[in-house]
Amino acid sequence: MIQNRIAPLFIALLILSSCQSRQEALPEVAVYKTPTCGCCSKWVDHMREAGFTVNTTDLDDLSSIKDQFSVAPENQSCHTAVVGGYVVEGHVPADVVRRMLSEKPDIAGIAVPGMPIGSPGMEVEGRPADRYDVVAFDKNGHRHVYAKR
Ligand SMILES: [Cu+2]
Repeated sequence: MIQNRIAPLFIALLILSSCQSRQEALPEVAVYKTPTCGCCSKWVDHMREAGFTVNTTDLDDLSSIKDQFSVAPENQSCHTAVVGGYVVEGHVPADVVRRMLSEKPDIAGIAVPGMPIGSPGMEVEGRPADRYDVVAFDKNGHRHVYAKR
């Protein structure tokens, strides 16, 4: 008796969950990094663990990429990524990337300038995490704090 009721429910749940995963499909992340950057690879792992598909391109010099994507010197970090039409510079936490993709703000991208200790991919054993800002920036050099960690 109970089984007869549960089966249709289960099927309905299955259909629902498959719809949901299609709705939440995350765009691919294209990461530009130097071939020897260890913390860049750790950030790539962090993004993959958060459910993103990540493609990496190794370049010896990233300055043309930073120019191309309007990443001003005060916003720069090690790697530069592009996802859903936005730039993601440096060790930005995956949940902040997700938030940006769902909120779709009118900005060029977000950045964690420098490489703060404790940001995703920059964890150092035995050292407490730095406090840092995730900065939103546009192509005209305007910036504001988008998230605080
Ligand atoms: Cu780094």
